[in-house]
Amino acid sequence: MARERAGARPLELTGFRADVVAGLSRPQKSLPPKYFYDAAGSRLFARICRLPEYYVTRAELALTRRHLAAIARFAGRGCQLIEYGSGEGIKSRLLVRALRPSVYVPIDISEDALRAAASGLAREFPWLHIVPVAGDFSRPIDIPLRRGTPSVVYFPGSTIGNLTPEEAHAFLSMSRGVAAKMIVGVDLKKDPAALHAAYNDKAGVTAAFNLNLLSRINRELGADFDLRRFRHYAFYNPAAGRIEMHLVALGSHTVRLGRHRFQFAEGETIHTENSYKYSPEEFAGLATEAGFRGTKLWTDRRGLFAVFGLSA
Ligand code: AVJ
Repeated sequence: MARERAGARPLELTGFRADVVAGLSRPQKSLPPKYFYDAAGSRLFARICRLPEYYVTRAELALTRRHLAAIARFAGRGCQLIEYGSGEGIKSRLLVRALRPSVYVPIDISEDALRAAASGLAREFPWLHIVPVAGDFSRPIDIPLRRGTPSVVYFPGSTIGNLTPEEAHAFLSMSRGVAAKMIVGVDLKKDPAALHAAYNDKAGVTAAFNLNLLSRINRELGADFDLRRFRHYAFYNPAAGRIEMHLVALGSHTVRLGRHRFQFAEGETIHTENSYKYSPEEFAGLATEAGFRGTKLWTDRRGLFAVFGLSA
């Protein structure tokens, strides 16, 4: 057994190790993107959100500001607000101020991000009842909700783009069971050159974010990835409608993780993330198939990003 951290969250670390071993054992090696967000990865992601090429965060924030009153009317004041992947929580602030939810349940995979966001919100909104839940939206979580008060699921940031359309369909159906209304941020299809630039920034922050996944595996699982032997590779796949991020092996070599050995051929890749882009019609169709009857759509002035209001 290598240097697995003892004590804190043994179950989660077991999940991490098992997922890494399974992913690296496939013919197309892959790693789940949810593991990007350790403390270092969350900091790198916050830097991505400020990059000139990464329009996603700014467009969503601008459109949320622009349509806040309508979004609040859609959700209804005093609801129970459940937010998946709350991250830095700038949009959460806007929503909390406009909605005055009776309870706010932020759910995040990163305990560090969760703690920081919850304490920030508690300071700013002393009246707000906050129930943070550390967890992963790919599995059902026990959410402490009151019966009788309407619930709204908020899923911003185009995190839903990490799921395949089939998984997104399943997630939307599952959410419909939790709350009758959903507010979802979705990145829209656009010029592939703009998409390419957003995931290949000049400053190399996205590359560092991608490579940090290997550092994290070294740190937490004691693997011996040599980061100089991998290169960030991201491209838009128009047929699939998604950005794919990979790490490309430079030269053939072997990586060790405990008793495991993973062989890399020259140019072989680890697929680390999909980021699906939808047309408004495509996403509305997906929501309808998942059982939502009403779909409202808000976009920014440039039509880069969409926020959907779905009702069951
Ligand atoms: C947090 C999943 C929405 O797909 O754009 C940013 C993650 N990856 N740059 C995205 C990400 C590379 C981001 N999401």
